[in-house]
Amino acid sequence: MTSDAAAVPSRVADSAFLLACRREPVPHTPVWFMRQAGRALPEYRALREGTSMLQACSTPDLVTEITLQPVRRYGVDAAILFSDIVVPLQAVGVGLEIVPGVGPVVAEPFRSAADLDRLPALTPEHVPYVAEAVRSLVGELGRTPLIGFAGAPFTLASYLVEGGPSKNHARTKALMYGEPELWSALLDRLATITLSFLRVQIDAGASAVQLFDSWVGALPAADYRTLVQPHSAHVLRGVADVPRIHFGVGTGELLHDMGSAGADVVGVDWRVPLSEAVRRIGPGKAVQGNLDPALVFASAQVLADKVHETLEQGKAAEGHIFNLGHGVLPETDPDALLRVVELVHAGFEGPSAEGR
Ligand code: 1CP
Repeated sequence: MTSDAAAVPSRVADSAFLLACRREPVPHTPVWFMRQAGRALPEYRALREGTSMLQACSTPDLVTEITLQPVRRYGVDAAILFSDIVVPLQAVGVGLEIVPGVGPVVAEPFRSAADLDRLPALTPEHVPYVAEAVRSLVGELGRTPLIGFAGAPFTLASYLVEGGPSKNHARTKALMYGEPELWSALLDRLATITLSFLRVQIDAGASAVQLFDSWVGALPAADYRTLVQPHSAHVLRGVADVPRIHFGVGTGELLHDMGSAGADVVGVDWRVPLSEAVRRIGPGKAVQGNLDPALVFASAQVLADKVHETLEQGKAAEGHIFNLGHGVLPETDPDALLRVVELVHAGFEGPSAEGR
């Protein structure tokens, strides 16, 4: 099977990506990459020259162009809005910066109940540039779907409480276990902000959403269920009119519960084979993943074998969206990602008789 004209759908709803989200038959396995826009692309680096990340995220023309760059270069089956999970926090007034090479840094970390007042509800007026960028993108993308996204309450809380990127999430866990009422109030506020941010994107025309709970894999399943899942479920319930992808890193033990939070598609990192992930998640869900992003640095043959292995394991699922197990690494050669797209679109029917 090839990705040529025969596979071009007449409507965005019939795109391979949305068909796979809905667990319907697909003309080819759809593929896109988390962090497909960004530093791996020279055209992105050129455009970002002299503009800070948050400035770029609030400039609709730049957002539109940066979002389209990987679609043009790789021919992926979906675009993802160029933004960041901390954009809605900054929009409601949280003082933060995205520091190059570091990530989000919060000026005054969340410490006590008084800090809840710094997290008011988000209204569309806080983020007019997001709706504008989404509307312009939907026009430009034609039949290619646009994925909107947001950070899940736990992962956003981690940045707010730690004040920046963290390996162990120690302060976050201290708050979660030590002051469960304050924790619940914090996650409530964040769920409200996240849900409104996703609604802005959907109401402007996004075809699907991904809720990133990147760092929730740091928790045991029982604590996830009581202290995090209800808040993520609140967000996911509010966006049930489009397919919902839910993803985190190191979430092998949480896959079933993340599905139960209300996802239509569960994102899987590279640590769990897709066939095993499907078993853990259970029926009624599609999966997304899960090529190790480091494999693009291996030889072309190794990369091709791993792509085929991922496609093969994805056949266990009711729907499979090919992706990396986490974001594109900045040093990635764009040509390697182009090869991945070509291999995925060409499909894989099992090992050939010769040469194996
Ligand atoms: O593919 C794309 O086009 C999407 C753009 C995108 C997305 C989906 C960006 C741009 N950020 C995100 C989401 C995001 N941001 C997540 C969830 C996805 C994931 O797990 O990778 C997370 C955890 C963040 C937080 C963040 N922002 C980090 C990670 C820091 C850490 O804790 O390790 C970083 C480095 C950023 C900055 C950022 N966001 C996006 C870009 C291109 C950059 C780099 C910008 C720069 O350095 O100038």
